[in-house]
Amino acid sequence: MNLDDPRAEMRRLTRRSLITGGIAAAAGFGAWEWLKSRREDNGIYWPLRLVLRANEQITRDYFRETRLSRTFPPSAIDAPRANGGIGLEQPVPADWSLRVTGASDSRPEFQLSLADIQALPKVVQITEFKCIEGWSIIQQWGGARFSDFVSKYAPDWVDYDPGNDYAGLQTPGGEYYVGLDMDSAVHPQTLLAYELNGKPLEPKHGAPLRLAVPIKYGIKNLKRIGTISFVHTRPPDYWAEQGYDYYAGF
Ligand SMILES: Nc1nc2c(c(=O)[nH]1)N[C@H]1C(S)=C(S)[C@@H](COP(=O)(O)O)O[C@H]1N2
Ligand SMILES: [Mo]
Repeated sequence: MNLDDPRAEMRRLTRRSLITGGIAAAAGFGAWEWLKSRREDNGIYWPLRLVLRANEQITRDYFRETRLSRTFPPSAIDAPRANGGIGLEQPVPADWSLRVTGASDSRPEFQLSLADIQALPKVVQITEFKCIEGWSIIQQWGGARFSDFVSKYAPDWVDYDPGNDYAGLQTPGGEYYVGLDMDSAVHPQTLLAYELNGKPLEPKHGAPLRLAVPIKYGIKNLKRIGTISFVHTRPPDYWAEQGYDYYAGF
């Protein structure tokens, strides 16, 4: 923000929203061509269902992919802070593997190793981690994009249905669980993380694999993923059941 010259700042913001609007319009035109080629759903193309949805919802979904969380330089990285140990009471299971369900009709359930996830392109990003309790820290995450995982291992979900599709994640024993709308799951900064601040994840931070989703509060960043399920109804969510906002995002 340029606080010295509020009018210049207003002009800048206006220019930016005009540019954003232009991009959205152009994207909308291309998207329409694409949408027309989509499957029919209950006898109507799903764009028709799209227009039936509230504007706010459409805007949220539409911009989801392009609205990036701020990133920071390495000098900003804070020491990790462990918080919340539900589902981490036992040591990391020696036979840990990632169970995936609902990813494709032909393969309703399968297991992946950490090496399978590490074989996907590695992304390193420095983002702010915000806990709903009121603290936040800058952390560097290393891992695979959830979207790359979807492309490779959940082929039926590449063309997911916005607003009606979800990923559910659980600890190996099912003690902690979160539900994520697919827009957030495939956001480019949503990672299946196996490194924190340049080192392999420690057990208290979710070894061997956790979710790092900077567009959501800490509660959604499930540590020690045991199962990922692709589902068409809102998955159970530990903290939503305690009265917290299900969406828990920014
Ligand atoms: N399995 C599991 N994951 C969890 C939690 C938990 O209790 N169990 N707590 C959540 C909360 S509230 C926060 S703030 C973050 C903290 O992650 P950190 O310990 O790596 O900082 O983990 C989230 N993921
Ligand atoms: Mo949290």
